Amino acid sequence: MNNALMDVAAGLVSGTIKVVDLSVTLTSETPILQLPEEFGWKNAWPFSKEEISRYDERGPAWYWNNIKCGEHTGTHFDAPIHWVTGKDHENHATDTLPPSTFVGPAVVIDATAESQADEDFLLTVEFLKNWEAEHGQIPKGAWVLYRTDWSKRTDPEDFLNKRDDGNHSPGWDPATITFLAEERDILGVGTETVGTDAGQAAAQDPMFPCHNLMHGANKCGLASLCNLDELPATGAILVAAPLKIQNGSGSPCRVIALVPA
Ligand code: 23J
Ligand code: MN
Repeated sequence: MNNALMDVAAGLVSGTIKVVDLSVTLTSETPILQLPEEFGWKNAWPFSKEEISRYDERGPAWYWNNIKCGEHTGTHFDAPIHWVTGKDHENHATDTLPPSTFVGPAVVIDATAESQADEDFLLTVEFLKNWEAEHGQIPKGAWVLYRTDWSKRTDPEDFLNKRDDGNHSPGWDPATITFLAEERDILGVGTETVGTDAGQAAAQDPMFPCHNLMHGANKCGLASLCNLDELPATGAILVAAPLKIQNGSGSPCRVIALVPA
C-alpha cells in the first residue's frame, strides 16, 4: 500500500484536494493558430462536429457525433515529434511517449502584469531566477506553466490579437527555454496562448524558439490552457494525457490539476 497515493484518494473524497480543469471548451469558434500567410504555410482545420444520431430515427437510443479538427486545436499537447528538431528522438510521438510524461508537479510563473503591459513580453532567465528566489528551484520533471491571464481574452479576436504585422501575444526569450530544458530538466512548458510560442515567434532567432528548443530537447508543450489563476505557484500536480494517435504530433487534451484546497 502506497500511503501517499491513499492520502490523495482521501483528499479527493474529503475535498482537501480539488481538481481544477485547465482546458477550454472545443467549439467551432475555438481559436486556432493562424500561421503567417505570406509564407504560404498551410493552416490547421478548426474544430467541427456533425451529429450522427440523437435518440431519433438515425439511432433511437443513442446520441453521438463525428468530430474533426487539427491535432493542435484548443487546449492541446505538443509532442517532441511536432518539430523538426525533435524528429530523431525515440518515443517522441503521442502513442509512444512514456505515460510518465503526462503527469508531473506544476509550477506557475506569473507574468500577468508584464504581459498586460507588453503583449509581446518575452520571459527571461532573469525573470525565472527571481521566481526561484521566492518559490524555490523548479523541480526536475515539472510542468512549467506560464501564467499571463491571456485565456481571459474570451473574444477570439482579442485572443489571437492579429494586426497588420501578425499576431501579438507573450512568449519566451530563447535562453529561457534552454535553461528550463537543460538546467532544470522539466517535462515541458504550458501557456495560455494559442501555441507555446509568442505571436511574433516566426521573427525570433531561432524561429519559434519554444518549439525549436523544447522539442529539440525531447520535451513537450501544452497550449491554450486556462484557469491558471486557480493554481498555487507550487504544490499542484498536473495531468495532461494526449490521445494515443499513431505517430501523432499532438492532440487536443483535457488538462487537469490536483490542487490543495
Ligand atoms: C506549427 C507551426 C508553428 C506553431 C505551431 C504549430 C503551434 O503553435 C502549435 O500548436 O504547436 S507556433
Ligand atoms: Mn501545438
